[in-house]
Amino acid sequence: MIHDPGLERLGRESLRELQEQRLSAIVRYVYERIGPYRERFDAAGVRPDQIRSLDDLRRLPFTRKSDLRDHYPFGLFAVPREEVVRIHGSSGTTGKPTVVGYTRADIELFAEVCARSLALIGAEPGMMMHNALGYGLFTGGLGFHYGAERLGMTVVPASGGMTERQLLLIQDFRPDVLACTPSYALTLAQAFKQRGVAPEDISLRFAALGAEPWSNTMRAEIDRGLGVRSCNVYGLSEVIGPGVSSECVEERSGLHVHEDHFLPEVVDRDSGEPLAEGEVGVLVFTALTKQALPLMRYWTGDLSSLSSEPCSCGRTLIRMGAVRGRTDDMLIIRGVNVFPTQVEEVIGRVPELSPHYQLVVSRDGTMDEVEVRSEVTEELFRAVGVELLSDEAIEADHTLRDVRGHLGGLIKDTIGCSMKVSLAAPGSLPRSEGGKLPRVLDKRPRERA
Ligand code: DLL
Repeated sequence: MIHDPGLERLGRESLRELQEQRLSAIVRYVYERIGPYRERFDAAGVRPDQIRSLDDLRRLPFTRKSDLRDHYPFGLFAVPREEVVRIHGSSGTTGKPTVVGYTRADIELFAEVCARSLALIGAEPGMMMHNALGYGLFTGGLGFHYGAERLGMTVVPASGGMTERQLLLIQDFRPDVLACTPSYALTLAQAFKQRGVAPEDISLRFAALGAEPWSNTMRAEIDRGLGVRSCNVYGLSEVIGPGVSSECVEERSGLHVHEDHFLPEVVDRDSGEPLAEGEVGVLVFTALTKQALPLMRYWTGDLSSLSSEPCSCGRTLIRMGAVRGRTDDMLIIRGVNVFPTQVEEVIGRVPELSPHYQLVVSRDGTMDEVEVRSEVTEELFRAVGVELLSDEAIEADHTLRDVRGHLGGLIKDTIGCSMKVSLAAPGSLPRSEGGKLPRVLDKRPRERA
């Protein structure tokens, strides 16, 4: 079901016209209302009336996370604080959150794009959604909550955490749709398995999963474990929250961007020059219709590519490739660029390993080293009958030695660099307790990290 066929199936020429009208209006709006933008544009010698077509966009400077930090908390808002009806934020790894605000109209827009995203992933009016995304400063919980209500669904606002309780609610209420992070979907799937609940006995049919990178092997595990067809949903607080783009349940190949509201570009990560369709670079978004915080050319740091190939779902909205990582999670191991999700894909090819893993980065002299910690399956663990998967235990058992060697070899062949592999007992590595799960444990000295 398409939530807004008029806009989601608009011809690409008409869409471009709409984007251009909205772009020239929003550029004037930010110039008049946001002091730091006016200074920026003046310094770059750009007058708002010069920005009329999408090609003119490249004359505008990028906005970065540091700009939000420099004007913390409300300095980039385009409206008086009294007109802001809600604040959200994303907690960085350190220090103060990135703060974003919404007017009443922005909240309506947020609900609308989340309703569209839910329709994309297979949800329909009348269905029930179990929402295990966190409610709070994080945009995930409230964003999808309002989206589901707007679509006409029944929402269970479970929020993250308290896994036992989530299982009970899912078993008793029998929802059709699950919204959470992919790592938490895996936690739920395993918890059901441990309690002997079979996937066919779980009522869920569709899942909207996002807020962190995940691989297709992880998707296969989630779909099998929960008996769902899961789709990838993407977004970020600075642009709106979830609801920036989503896969369609028909194809699950690329995420349709709600580009009538959020204009995407993919640019070269070093030069900032726009890249052609299909080329991978940094995603940049311009908010065309927001009131409180319409950021211009926001540099997400997320790596992706764009494609305007037609899609069998009937939507004409451009698709972005799944984000497998951000420029800042990229590890450089002896000159090779590596994202955690690449290792996740490789682990998925070894049947004796479960999808739980962690990467430990350390520095030995001048070289960065990565240790891959990967959990073995319950079946293998029981079969070898050891208590601890110490290096000695692995050396002494040929099956464990082979599994370790197999993963090490695949990593070298597929990714192109060697990593130390250690095997871990089932349940020993960190699990998502409701939110995003960091995959990298960085032990390098602070200034390097
Ligand atoms: O994570 C919004 C969201 C909530 C999206 C729920 C989807 C579902 P932030 O906390 O501001 O907002 O984090 C945004 O998370 O720049 C990406 O690096 C990452 N991210 C979000 N969705 C995906 C995804 C929410 N589907 C940052 N795949 C973004 C990969 C994702 N990374």
